[in-house]
Amino acid sequence: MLELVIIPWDLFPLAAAEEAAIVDDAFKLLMILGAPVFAFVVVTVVYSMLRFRRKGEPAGDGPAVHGPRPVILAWLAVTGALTLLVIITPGITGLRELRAHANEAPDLVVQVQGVRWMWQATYPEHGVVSYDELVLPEGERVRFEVTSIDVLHSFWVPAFRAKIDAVPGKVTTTFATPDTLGSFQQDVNMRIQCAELCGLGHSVMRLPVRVVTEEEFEAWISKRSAK
Ligand SMILES: [Cu+2]
Repeated sequence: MLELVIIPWDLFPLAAAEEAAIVDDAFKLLMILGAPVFAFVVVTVVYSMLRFRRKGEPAGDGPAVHGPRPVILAWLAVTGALTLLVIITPGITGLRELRAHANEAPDLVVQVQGVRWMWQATYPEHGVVSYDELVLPEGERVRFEVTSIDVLHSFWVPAFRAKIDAVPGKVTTTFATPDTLGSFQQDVNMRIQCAELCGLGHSVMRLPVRVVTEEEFEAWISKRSAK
């Protein structure tokens, strides 16, 4: 439905997971709904600046202006309705869709631990720990079990549109089903990036992500577990 509207969707960065479409559709809807409101505000401000600019009158406050009432009521009704709409959808429905399979067993579990200023990825089923890259097989639903051992961080993979807080003493979860082969070297959005300001090294707190075929993943895992 949203694809019918002509907007340069190339503004969106690489999407490399099935779940990304849900988040991108939410952004598109917000842009479509927000553009007329933004345009109305800008036009009103510019009109008011030109129409009501000072022309030699004495300085100081003028009389208070109340109204016109129908305009105020219409403004409240329209923006209130839009706000309620986006809270319900894509807000509540989108989050529900993103977590639709949260209670089902994932294909792969990766434990991700943030620490100033790096990420550690553990593959508990394989006994593998990686500090230099996050390797994932294409087409498998991955559950990320995220935590931190010092301060608040935020696990964010732009290409997957997956983001969840990394909280000390707590495990938070998010999901992604990578559907595009690729690596950080090919596209910078393929990375875990800390998205919660956590100190000096925050901006470089990242871990390259690489999505590979099932066979390449098995080969990588056995190579790593042999070490
Ligand atoms: Cu951080």
